[in-house]
Amino acid sequence: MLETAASPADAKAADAEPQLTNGWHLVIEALTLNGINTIYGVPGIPITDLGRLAQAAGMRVISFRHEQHAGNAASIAGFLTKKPGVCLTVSAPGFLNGLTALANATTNCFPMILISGSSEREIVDLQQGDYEEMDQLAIAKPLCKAAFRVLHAADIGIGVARAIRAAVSGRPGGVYLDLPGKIFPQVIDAAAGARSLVKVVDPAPAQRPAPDAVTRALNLLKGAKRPLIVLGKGAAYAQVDDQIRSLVEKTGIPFLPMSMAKGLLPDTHPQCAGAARSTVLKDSDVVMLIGARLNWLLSHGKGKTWGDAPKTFIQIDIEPKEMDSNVEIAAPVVGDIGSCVSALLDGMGGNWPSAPADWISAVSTKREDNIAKMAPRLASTKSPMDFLGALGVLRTVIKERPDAILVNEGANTLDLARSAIDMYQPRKRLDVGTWGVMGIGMGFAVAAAIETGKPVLAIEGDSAFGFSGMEVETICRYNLPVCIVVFNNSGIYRGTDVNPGGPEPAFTVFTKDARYDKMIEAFGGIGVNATTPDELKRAVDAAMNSGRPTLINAVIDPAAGSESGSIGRLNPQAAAAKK
Ligand SMILES: Cc1ncc(C[n+]2csc(CCOP(=O)(O)OP(=O)(O)O)c2C)c(N)n1
Ligand SMILES: [Mg+2]
Repeated sequence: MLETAASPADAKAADAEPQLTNGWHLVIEALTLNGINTIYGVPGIPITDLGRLAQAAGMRVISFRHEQHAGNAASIAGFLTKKPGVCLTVSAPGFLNGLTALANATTNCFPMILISGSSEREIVDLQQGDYEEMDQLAIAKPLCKAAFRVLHAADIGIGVARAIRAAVSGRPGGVYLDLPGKIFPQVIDAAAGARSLVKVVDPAPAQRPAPDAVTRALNLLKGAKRPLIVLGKGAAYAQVDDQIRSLVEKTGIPFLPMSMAKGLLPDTHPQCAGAARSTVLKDSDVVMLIGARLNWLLSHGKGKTWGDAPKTFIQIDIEPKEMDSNVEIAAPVVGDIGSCVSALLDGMGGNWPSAPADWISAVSTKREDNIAKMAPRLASTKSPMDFLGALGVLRTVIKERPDAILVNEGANTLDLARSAIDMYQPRKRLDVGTWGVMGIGMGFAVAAAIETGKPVLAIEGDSAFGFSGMEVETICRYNLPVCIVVFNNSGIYRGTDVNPGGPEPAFTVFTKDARYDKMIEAFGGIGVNATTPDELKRAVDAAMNSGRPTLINAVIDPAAGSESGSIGRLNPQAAAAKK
């Protein structure tokens, strides 16, 4: 509501006049009524006052240096909390900067709402050249789950409610909400305004699977000789950790966590097949996917990765269209993960047979072999460090602080950290997700710290870090417990490439001997240059103990990395060598 009158005389006059409210207050009240108390954004025309008034109303308004990172923060806040994260941007360029995050949220099934101010509709639609003119709604539509525009203050409540429901119900995703600048000062009767607000009842309704779908899945699982469970980030998102653990343990089947599902059950769990990935994908006969899609990350469920033996897939997903997307799904179980997993548990009854012993022992032998092979490389004390030498100490950091949140991006820095660092708790590993997108680092780190209050360790390739590096100022400004480790190998994949055509730097290399640690010092944070695993460990421990914003420049051998990390095969290959 608008401010009430100050003096008794004013109060009397105010009594006589109708109480009014406006668009600014209605947006804020519509969000807070639905438990949304944090906004990530960048100010400017026409949304600066919305941010100010939101702060005045007690909301947290986290101001970024670039909208993409505010958007990434909102999207990962959505993943961590199951409530839509909100990103607030200005019109046209600010909106476009936020779109990458919105599209990425949709691809990754993170619930997020991009709220953007926009210019005068009448001028935009006649293309008369307004300030920051753009038909934002039309542009956002193909990149998100749903897109809405509100033209009247009286519709703000419904607009926000629709956005929330669209973001979190069914398969979650990104939603766009267009608020033309004109709507904010629109005044309506306060009582009518209050009545127009909607508290969304049961925003993500349970979707229970059909009983015969559950029976079909259990029958296949029971008959399997070499069963496998694949846990995806949908399973992590669901926040039904105990049920998933019960299901996995009751079946006794090896499980393979996808990157952001690591820690749902500890990577050190005896059934974890993370270190035997290629064996279990090749040799399994029945595979149960829980909140994991058969996209490129699982080689589309076919080809060399999956071996020659025929596969039977069971898939648990909330989205019916996901079934048969790449290969035949013999037992689709459509519903929300919580309902599906508990239906499976109920259906298993009390005398479920134990998993085939020869398969279990084959998987664990492979896993122990691979772990033993990697151990000496993780213990390397070489300087300059190679990836695994540096990761060895960071692995210990997470083992000692399993509640810390790990943010990770890069190529070699990503792929090697994923396999080297065991996770112990759910939703503690946040990374580049489905697209393998660079630039999520600092946005994710900020939101992880804001939403959970836990310490954050961001392990960043030097290229990856550069995409969001300016947000170290944001981290310092809010004094967040974030420790960034930049794996500085002077380039993308490696720092040793030479320009084949001239004297300018090669396409993939960066400034030699760069000191990223100096960047954070400009904003009052702590910078450390680490050249050995021991120095790295001490610096990270100090940062995690103090909770002070820290950036460690970890000097990595420029020759250590490989092209595209572990996915070099995805580069187009010439059929014949060029003459
Ligand atoms: C938005 C975006 N732009 C470009 C890429 C292509 N890309 C993949 S990994 C990568 C950076 C790899 O270098 P770095 O982060 O230094 O990791 P390293 O392998 O050197 O450890 C780039 C630019 C991408 N994935 N996303
Ligand atoms: Mg690099």
